[in-house]
Amino acid sequence: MKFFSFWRSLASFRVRCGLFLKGIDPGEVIDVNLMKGQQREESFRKINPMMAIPALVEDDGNVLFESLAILEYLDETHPNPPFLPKDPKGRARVRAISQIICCDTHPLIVPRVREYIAHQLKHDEATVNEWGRHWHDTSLKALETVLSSSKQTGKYCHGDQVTLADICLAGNAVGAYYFKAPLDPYPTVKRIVDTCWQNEAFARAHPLKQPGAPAQ
Ligand SMILES: N[C@@H](CCC(=O)N[C@@H](CS)C(=O)NCC(=O)O)C(=O)O
Repeated sequence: MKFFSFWRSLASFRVRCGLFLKGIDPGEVIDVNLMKGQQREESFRKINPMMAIPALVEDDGNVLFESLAILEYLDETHPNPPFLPKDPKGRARVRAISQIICCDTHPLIVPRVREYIAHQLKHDEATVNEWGRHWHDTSLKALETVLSSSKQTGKYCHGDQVTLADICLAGNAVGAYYFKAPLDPYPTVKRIVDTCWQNEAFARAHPLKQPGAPAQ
């Protein structure tokens, strides 16, 4: 298997964390350096025409991209430990929490969007950073309400087992930290995120633990 990723990519973190939780070796890890724009190079465009990481290429040549699709694929091919609860209502809740992050927050702060705001719309760095902080804070507010108001929230986002939602939440917390959107006003989110980082798979998958990452 080939795992196309980069240390600071939050979508790559989600898949790396999922692989570690399932006990799957990521195989050959290929750096796609987002700071150098390598995601737009022809060779990678052939793997993911959206020019975004992560991507997984299996030994039989099967190509996978989009982190949520990859995580569900891993869950179907390696059912233990499960990433989704058994009941349809629970599955919908876990997917909804995951999608607040992966569909309604993260796409707003990826490099191509920030670069467009900076280069095409001519906004300065402080404005781009405020954009990122604002959208993180907006989703944290919603996530806190969802998580603190439900009896289904346990040690993790849904009960006491790690689900897809926790993988997404932990990555979102890294993004929030980067954009200086503090978690302190959101105690349930913060408690669950702190619990996630105590899990060995999450800790190993942390962006700052990857080769090439800065010390802080
Ligand atoms: N929805 C995609 C998002 C993928 C994505 O945008 N990844 C970022 C890094 S976290 C990327 O490669 N961005 C390249 C760019 O924006 O130019 C997923 O969840 O996999």
